[in-house]
Amino acid sequence: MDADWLVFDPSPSKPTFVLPPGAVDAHCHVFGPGDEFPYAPERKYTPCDAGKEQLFALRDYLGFSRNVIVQATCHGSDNRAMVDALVHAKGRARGVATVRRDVSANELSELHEAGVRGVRFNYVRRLVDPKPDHYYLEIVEKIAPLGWHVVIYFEASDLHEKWDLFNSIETDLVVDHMGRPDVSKFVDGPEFGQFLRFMEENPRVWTKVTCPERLTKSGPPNYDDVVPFAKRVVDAFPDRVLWGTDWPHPNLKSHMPDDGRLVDFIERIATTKERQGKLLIDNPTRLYWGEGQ
Ligand code: 0GY
Repeated sequence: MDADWLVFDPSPSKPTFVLPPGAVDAHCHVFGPGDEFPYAPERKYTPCDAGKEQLFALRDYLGFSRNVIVQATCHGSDNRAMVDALVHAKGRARGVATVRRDVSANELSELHEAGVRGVRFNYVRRLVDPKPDHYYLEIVEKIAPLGWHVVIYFEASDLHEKWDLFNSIETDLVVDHMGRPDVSKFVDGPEFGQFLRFMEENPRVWTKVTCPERLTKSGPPNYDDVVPFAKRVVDAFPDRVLWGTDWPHPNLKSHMPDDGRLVDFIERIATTKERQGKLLIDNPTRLYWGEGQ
């Protein structure tokens, strides 16, 4: 792994917030293990190994019922580690893949069979070299008939430039980590206002109210500065929000979160039982295990 890599916490605390039965961790990854599932040659980082057994143990320990495993950029478009985890999860995990535009119908149908229900387009330059717009649109044409959606990961400053592209996509769109707001700015300011407008104007847009540990400037353990941003989104769009741990927390530099405390963060942003049920159960179930899925 990279010399400055921070390894996930091997013994997180038990959350005090008791997750409701059926709760879904809708954003997490598996890394390798590298000797079984080699990392991609074009990767921008080399992580610690973090395999499916460790992910499933964390799921059970924290009290989640299911996972959505998102292909990480260190594996490029080689989805084997993620698919292997889906197969071993025996229906308790769905996946989001990375595919190339020349992906065949056969490959897509194998991914679907394994439990993949979406593709991820990553525009974060420290993670990937983004491709031209038509590249992504060709992929959308191939995955739309399967009923899949598109997960998009971008920096807040890039939303303006990608606005028309994103709005032209006719599948559901799931934005990672609320579009990475700068939480030192005002929640009512123009930057986050643009993101809220994106969700208001386009009913196909969902978001993950995830990664306080990644967005915070005030720091652990409470991540107070992220609360107003995530709560605003949950309050405004209760039917289009998802939550996940982001385990094993790639590329953090300042600290490694305690996953138990991350779960405790949920009740500060989804403050009623109804909101929690939608965020943790109804919404991810509809998107990943819904009718016809
Ligand atoms: C995340 C965030 C990051 C990494 C990746 O696929 C990835 O490599 O998503 C990041 O470094 O911000 O969602 O896991």
